[in-house]
Amino acid sequence: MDGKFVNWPEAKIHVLTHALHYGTGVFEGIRAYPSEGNLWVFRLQDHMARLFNSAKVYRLKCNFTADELCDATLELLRKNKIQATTYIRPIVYASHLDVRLDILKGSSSVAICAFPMEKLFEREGLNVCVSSWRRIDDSSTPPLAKACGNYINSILAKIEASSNGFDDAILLDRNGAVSEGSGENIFIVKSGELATPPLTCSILPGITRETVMTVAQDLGIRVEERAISRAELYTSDEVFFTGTAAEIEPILTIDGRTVSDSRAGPITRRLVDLYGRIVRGKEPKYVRWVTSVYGKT
Ligand code: PY5
Repeated sequence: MDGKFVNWPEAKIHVLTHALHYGTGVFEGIRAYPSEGNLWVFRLQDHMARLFNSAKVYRLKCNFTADELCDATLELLRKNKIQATTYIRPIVYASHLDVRLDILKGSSSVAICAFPMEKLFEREGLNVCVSSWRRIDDSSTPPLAKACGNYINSILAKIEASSNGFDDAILLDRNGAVSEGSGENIFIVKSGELATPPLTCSILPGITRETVMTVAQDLGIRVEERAISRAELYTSDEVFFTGTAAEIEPILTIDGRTVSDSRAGPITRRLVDLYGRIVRGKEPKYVRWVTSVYGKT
């Protein structure tokens, strides 16, 4: 927290902290995976770069450089001797104690938290719905910034989905095109090709999304960024979510329509398998994306 290592029970903030009241923070979700006696952080620098872009949108100052936050993350993992699959949550937030809205004169803080986390979802292969809530958009709270306050939109969609018995929700953008999941980007497979909504459909520019696009193209699978309609989801051969926490998660049904039988389709399975190897530093072609925590490579 702000340059100091703090024991878990003492990692506390004041109740009047600006970010608690107004969502005035930006954050990242990063994963680290154990393999062959080492721990590998996936796309650490890319996540920190996105954190700084998010902070720029809200003019939140970060009192450390991106490189310093990367180093602090690695040190945090080493200090805790972490060997398990881990989720890392850096956050930059308005930390002054004031109810006034203007944050330009206030202070900001930074914290990085790491804790073991295996799968995000309880089941493999999801039953999802299209939410009645629309995704926030650039004209109000830009989705490309991973801002704390944005998640109030995702949470409305998520609790609607779970109270109706679904695992998660897909949100449409303000024009009715498919945008993304509550905390995941979305891909469809049709006739052996991938499609995913473009940045103009109110999505977070996901790092897993970009990973999947790159890897699929390297495999010779065509990938298109284009507007996708709701009904097109129902008639796709395969649909899956991507995200740091969710990884690549197959979607089996949408609004009660079956898109894949009880298991993921062939392209999804191929990508899940390859992604699992890439994040563990097992694919020489993509070692540029992983950072070794314990020195050995
Ligand atoms: N879209 C939204 C709204 C997200 O919150 C996330 C990540 C993504 C897409 C995928 O982005 P990336 O591939 O860069 O992770 N969600 C966070 C995560 O750590 C938090 C989820 C609760 O996956």
